[in-house]
Amino acid sequence: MKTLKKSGLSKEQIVQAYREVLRGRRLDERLWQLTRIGKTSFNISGQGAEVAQVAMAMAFDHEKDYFLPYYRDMTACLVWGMSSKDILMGSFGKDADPSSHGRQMPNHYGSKEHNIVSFSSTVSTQMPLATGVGYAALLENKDYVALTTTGEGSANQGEVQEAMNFAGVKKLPVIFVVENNAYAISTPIDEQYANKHMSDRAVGYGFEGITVDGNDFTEVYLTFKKAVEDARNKKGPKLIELMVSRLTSHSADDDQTIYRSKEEIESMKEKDPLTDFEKQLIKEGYLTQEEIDAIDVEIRAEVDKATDEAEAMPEPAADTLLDEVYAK
Ligand SMILES: Cc1ncc(C[n+]2csc(CCOP(=O)(O)OP(=O)(O)O)c2C)c(N)n1
Ligand SMILES: [Mg+2]
Repeated sequence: MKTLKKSGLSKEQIVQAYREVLRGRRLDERLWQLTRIGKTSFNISGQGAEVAQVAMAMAFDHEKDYFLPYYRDMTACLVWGMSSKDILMGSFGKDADPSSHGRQMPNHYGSKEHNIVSFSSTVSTQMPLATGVGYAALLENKDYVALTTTGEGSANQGEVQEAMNFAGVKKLPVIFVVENNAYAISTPIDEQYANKHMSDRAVGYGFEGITVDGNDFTEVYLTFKKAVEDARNKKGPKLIELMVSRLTSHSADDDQTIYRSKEEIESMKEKDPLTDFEKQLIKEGYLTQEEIDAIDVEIRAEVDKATDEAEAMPEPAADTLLDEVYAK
């Protein structure tokens, strides 16, 4: 594990990164609770990938770069500029939900204001769209970069290969990410792919592939920082595989204890990136346990407030059902 100092980030930025990690965790826990008490219909969470997502998202320029996420990327979307209330309004299906005015499934993030492109439930369709964004940058001669993510199971879809191939041919500023959490719903990786690393595939498209431990904040941040610099300098795409864990079931609709052993779940929870990050922050002198506890109190209060505010927002009116769904 690299020290946080090696990231080159200031103490302030690192403490902010911790706040984002914790916000992602506490908000996800709230979304999970809301499904359990019947206030919302669905949640699919990124618990276990928050450190990787914060380090990844911090390496981009949120004013000009584009993000084409997948359903587990809530924490990265928060770093990119969405608020807890924005996310909650999506889960409640409120009219002011910036993702889709309550038309999309929850966890299908989109924000025109923040260059976050909404996506389909059909896995990995965001990848060719990202190649399109990269192609637009080339045609417009602009220096924005597109980041797109998917899971290791979804990375086997045909259109992912098409997206990477064209991006490689045109040397487009696109960063493809596979968040490898070892499962596609209940299917373990040895039944998903025969290559050693998902990043090995990049060589077939003529660009670099890198596998990174998603719990190592500094390593993830520096890998993306370099990838963004290269993409901005017209050196072409990268494929970055983030090794993360999925601490929860696939979604609020399944029970992972049916297909994962108790020991496996326990050992994964012992390596929770949130607790490891806290230990690292304390050991390297960025925060004390008391400061961490105080930040937690603050974030929990913020999530409570956002929940109340989002819940109180108006529903979409019935006669607007088809608005925002079809182009005028
Ligand atoms: C084209 C398509 N096939 C199947 C599904 C159903 N489905 C949704 S998520 C998922 C598993 C994806 O696993 P992975 O890519 O590893 O991502 P993870 O959920 O583990 O982050 C499947 C099969 C879908 N949404 N779209
Ligand atoms: Mg997976």
